[in-house]
Amino acid sequence: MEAELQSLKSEALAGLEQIDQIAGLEEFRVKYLGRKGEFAGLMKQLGQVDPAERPRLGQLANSVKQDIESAYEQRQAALEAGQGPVAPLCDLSLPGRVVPVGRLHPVTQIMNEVCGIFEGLGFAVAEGPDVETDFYNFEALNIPPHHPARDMHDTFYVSESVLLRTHTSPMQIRTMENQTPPLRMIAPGKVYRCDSDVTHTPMFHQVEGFLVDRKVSFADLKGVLSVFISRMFSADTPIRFRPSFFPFTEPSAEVDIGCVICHGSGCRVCKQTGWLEILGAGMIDPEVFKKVGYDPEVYTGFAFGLGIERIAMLKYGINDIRLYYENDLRFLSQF
Ligand code: 2NM
Repeated sequence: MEAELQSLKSEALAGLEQIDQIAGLEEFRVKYLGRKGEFAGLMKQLGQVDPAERPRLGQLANSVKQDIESAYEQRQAALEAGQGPVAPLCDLSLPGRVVPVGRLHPVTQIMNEVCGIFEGLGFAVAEGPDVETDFYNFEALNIPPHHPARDMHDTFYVSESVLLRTHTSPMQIRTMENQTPPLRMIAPGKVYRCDSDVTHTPMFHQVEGFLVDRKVSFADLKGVLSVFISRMFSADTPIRFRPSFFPFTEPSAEVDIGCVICHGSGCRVCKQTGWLEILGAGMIDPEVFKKVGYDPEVYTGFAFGLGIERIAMLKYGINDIRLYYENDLRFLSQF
């Protein structure tokens, strides 16, 4: 029996060496250590041996069992820790799976491009709250209480004096309140107007900017906006300034570029005029400077504003502004 115990031990230990997957361990345990296994079979013979030999053989049997058990546990731990050979987890010869890659929303792309151009010209970027007070959105911008721009049809009111900003110029006011010229800053962000059709959504994006210093002139405004347009579209894009009106600038202008669709010959997009309006601008009204405590005799400045959705529509030839906000990947993945 002694010899049988020894050979069982060496057979078991050699068998354990061959096991290289966790799944193979259970079969080994049943075969050698299970209730009807090889070791249990040998133990049944212990009753038939010479009683004088029984204690010694019993001790030997115990140590053989312990040796097999501890070798088994070591093997199990090693396989679980990932040591020792394991079958490959995947077939490396299979072709890879195509993972769909997301992209920035076209409005975000244009926003980044516009901000990048002005940052390149030395403008700082300032962001502020979407919920504003009447003072920052209207009063400080020289829009008096009964001005048409305040009409309930255009503005979403939260209460009598709190509203969703209708432009990002409140940030110009906040900046002027907290800093002294020279200043050059742009304010990108969401704005809200109660309006909805093919060219209007109740929420859209704007970048408004301004520059204030001593002796700033309309020529500076033309220079900065010309550079912006040549970088945003192309260096040979025709540009014109048309007189206009805004409560917060005097004089004011609207800026047109030669139609990027028909190049001036006339089409539906430019309504046969050959021109597309892309910016509003002007010299900051002295009344605005007075509201923030600047002396209009010392400082002058220009300001401008543009709608991001509109620029992206012109640049990409999109004919319905609502497409931006329908989350249809067939539309969005084209940009
Ligand atoms: C525009 C057009 C013209 C503008 C003015 C100001 C401020 F606060 F400096 F007076 N910020 N933005 C402005 C001027 C915006 O958007 C069409």
